[in-house]
Amino acid sequence: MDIETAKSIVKPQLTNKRYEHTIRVAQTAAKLSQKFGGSKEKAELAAIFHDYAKYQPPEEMKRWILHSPQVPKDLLQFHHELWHGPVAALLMEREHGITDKDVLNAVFYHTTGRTGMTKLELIIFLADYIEPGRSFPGLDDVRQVAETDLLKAAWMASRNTIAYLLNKGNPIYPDTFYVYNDLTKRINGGNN
Ligand code: DGI
Ligand code: FE
Ligand code: FE
Repeated sequence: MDIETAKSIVKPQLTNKRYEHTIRVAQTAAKLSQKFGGSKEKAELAAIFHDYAKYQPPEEMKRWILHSPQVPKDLLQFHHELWHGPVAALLMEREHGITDKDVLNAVFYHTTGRTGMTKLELIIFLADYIEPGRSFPGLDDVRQVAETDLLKAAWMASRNTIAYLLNKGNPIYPDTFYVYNDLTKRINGGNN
C-alpha cells in the first residue's frame, strides 16, 4: 500500500492532534531507517498505522482480541491502552490486506515492545517515543543517543517508560519488562 492511501485510511479515525503525531512518527521513522538501514517505505507504512486503533471503543477492541488467536489473551487483564497496537495490526491485515509480517509486528508491539525486536520494530518503538512533539523527562538524552545507536536509544526509551509506570504505581505488562531485559543484554553484547 502506498503512503498516501495509508494516510487517507488512517486520518478519519484519528483526532487532528493524533494525526499530526502520526505524521511526525512517520517522519522520525523514515529518518531512523535512513540512518540505521531497512526499508523507509515499510517504516513509514508502519508509522502511519501505528495508532490507527487508538480511538476504537475498548469493548470493540476486546472483541477483536477475543476472536483473534494470535493475540495473547492476558492483554485483557491490563489497561486497554495496551490493546490499540494489536488491534491496529489485525485491522491492517483483515480490512486493508497488508500482509508484511514485519510491518504488522512493528504496529502490534509498538506500545509494549517484546524480546527479539527487529530493526523495524525498534524504529517504530523509538520513533513513537522521540518524535519532535513529545516531551518526557530525559527525552533529550534519548534523542541524542538516537543519532548514533538504535539499540541503546530504544533501551533508554524502555527504561524511562518502566520508570514512569513504576512511579505512577501502574501495573506493567510482562513484554514491557522483557524488552528492557532483552535490550540490556543486546547492548552489552549478551554479557548480562
Ligand atoms: O499511543 P501513544 O500515546 O502514541 O503511545 P504508546 O502506544 O507507546 O503508549 C501509550 C501508553 O501506554 C503510554 O502512556 C505508556 C503506556 N504503557 C506502555 N507500556 C505499558 C503501559 N501502560 C501500562 N499500564 N503497562 C505497560 O506495560
Ligand atoms: Fe500507540
Ligand atoms: Fe503513537
